[in-house]
Amino acid sequence: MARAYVGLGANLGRRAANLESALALLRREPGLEVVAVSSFRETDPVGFVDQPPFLNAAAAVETDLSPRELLERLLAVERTLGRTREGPRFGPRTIDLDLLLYGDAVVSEPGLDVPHPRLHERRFALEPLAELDPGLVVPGRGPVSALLAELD
Ligand code: PH2
Ligand code: MG
Ligand code: MG
Repeated sequence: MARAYVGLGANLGRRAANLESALALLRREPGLEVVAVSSFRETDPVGFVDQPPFLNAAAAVETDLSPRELLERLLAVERTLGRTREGPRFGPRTIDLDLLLYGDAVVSEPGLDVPHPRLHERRFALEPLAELDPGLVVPGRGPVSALLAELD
């Protein structure tokens, strides 16, 4: 069993409902258990700034799935909720599920980077993680608390 962390984001449609729907679908997935969910927080868009504010959260999951299998499940849930991939990179989306951390694993393969390659610089992803586990460490980067302090 591994503990993984999933980042959730939405800035189109009924944002909270979209996050709740994604969590409901994740809870129905075999091979993983959602063990904790952070609060939902509104955040200013990062990367592509001319878009509506996001609602962001994170979920802790216990899983037997490999990082690749877990990523595939996340992408399948996005598709079930109608996520399309047109529009600009970092642009608006109804739902985004990102594999942020998978235990202390460091994976760099085509289409799969864990920890998430931009996690350490994204307050909207780090803050929900710190809420779920204040002692969490991003492999290769350091404690979430220290990464957040560097962003101040
Ligand atoms: N996701 C992005 C790009 N920018 N900004 C915020 N605040 N929250 C996000 O989830 C987000 C973003 C690409 O996935
Ligand atoms: Mg994302
Ligand atoms: Mg994504």
